[in-house]
Amino acid sequence: MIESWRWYGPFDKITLPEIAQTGATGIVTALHEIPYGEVWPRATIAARHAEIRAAGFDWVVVESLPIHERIKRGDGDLSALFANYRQSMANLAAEGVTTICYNFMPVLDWTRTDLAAPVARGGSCLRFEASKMAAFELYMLGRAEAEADYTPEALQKAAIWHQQASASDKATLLHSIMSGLPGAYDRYDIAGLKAALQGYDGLDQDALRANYTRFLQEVVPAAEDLGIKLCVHPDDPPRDILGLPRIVSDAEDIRFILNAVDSPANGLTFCTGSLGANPANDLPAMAREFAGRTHFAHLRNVRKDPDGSFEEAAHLEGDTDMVAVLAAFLAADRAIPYRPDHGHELLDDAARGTHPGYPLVGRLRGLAELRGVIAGLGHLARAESGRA
Ligand code: CS2
Ligand code: MN
Repeated sequence: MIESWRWYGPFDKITLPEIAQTGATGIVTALHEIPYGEVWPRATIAARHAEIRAAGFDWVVVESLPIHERIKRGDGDLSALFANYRQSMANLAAEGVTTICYNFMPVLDWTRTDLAAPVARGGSCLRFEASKMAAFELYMLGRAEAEADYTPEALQKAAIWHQQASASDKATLLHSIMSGLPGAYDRYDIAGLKAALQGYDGLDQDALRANYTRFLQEVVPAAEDLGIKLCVHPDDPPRDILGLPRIVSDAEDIRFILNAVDSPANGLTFCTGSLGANPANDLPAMAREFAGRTHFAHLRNVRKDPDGSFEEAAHLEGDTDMVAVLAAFLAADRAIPYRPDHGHELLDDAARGTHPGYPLVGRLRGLAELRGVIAGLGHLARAESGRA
């Protein structure tokens, strides 16, 4: 396992010399400034890579090389978009960057209703409150069909929330829900979101799967030739949302994807936080099954409520047995880069104003805990093989 850290580039409020003090050796980043669908120029990649190397790191993973919405919708002639994706991969490979994370979530990336939910011992975390999402869908977006997606209790709480919410509460909720877009600086308003959702009218899970398979067929052979490892990030939360289909949510979905184009170049980003929000997912079992095709691991924990709400727990707390997940990856004995995916806002984190989920102290705590587990498991494994 290779310790890595997500850095948003030169505008990140956490600098490379600061990241060096966390002990991580790998940097995970992207050319966030390039619009979706355009080619990443080789010279720009080279310059960013030089900056990362000068600070003493490797650029271990691109997160993300985003997929244009038209590809997800299967909209029109896509040959130029596929060619651009292949060209970006070729430029990255030419500069020695060979692991590429992406997701296949329509319209949104991760979705939360609270960016600073209080944590019992102090600090704050990201939270998804089902009733607030229901209030957003039903009363702010006017999506009546959403009623079917929530428990009666959540719907009742949603009605009360909506009655009591001020204009600023509603603006905060909209802002929270729109905050997940990775590194993107434009946010939808209600009208913009409605228009984006309309683009998916009539597109169900099977249609989205067909569009995804087509993407894989277009890019995986080129990735294989280039020595690129692609790794899809799961849906967060791992279920349909806002009426949009989601197809990277559980073990069945992942099997489908890995078999759609059965190549080591077609792999997985194992995100314990995203997958862990689905009560049906047995994470240690999934880690054992998919470790051979996992090219990147995101490690964080969640605590779930019966109504579909969940919040981000400390890395070794929450519902996921993180030690068992790590044991599965260590048993696979592959050099998988991992990063503490999100952290609580702790101590003086709030003052820095970093990206939601990406504070310095909270992630440093997560990394240190994960590093400790890995060291302990390695020690045990060596002791056991010595006895054998
Ligand atoms: C990340 C995702 O912050 C996060 O939760 O894991 O935003 C991830 O970068 C994208 O989904 C990958 O495309
Ligand atoms: Mn993740």
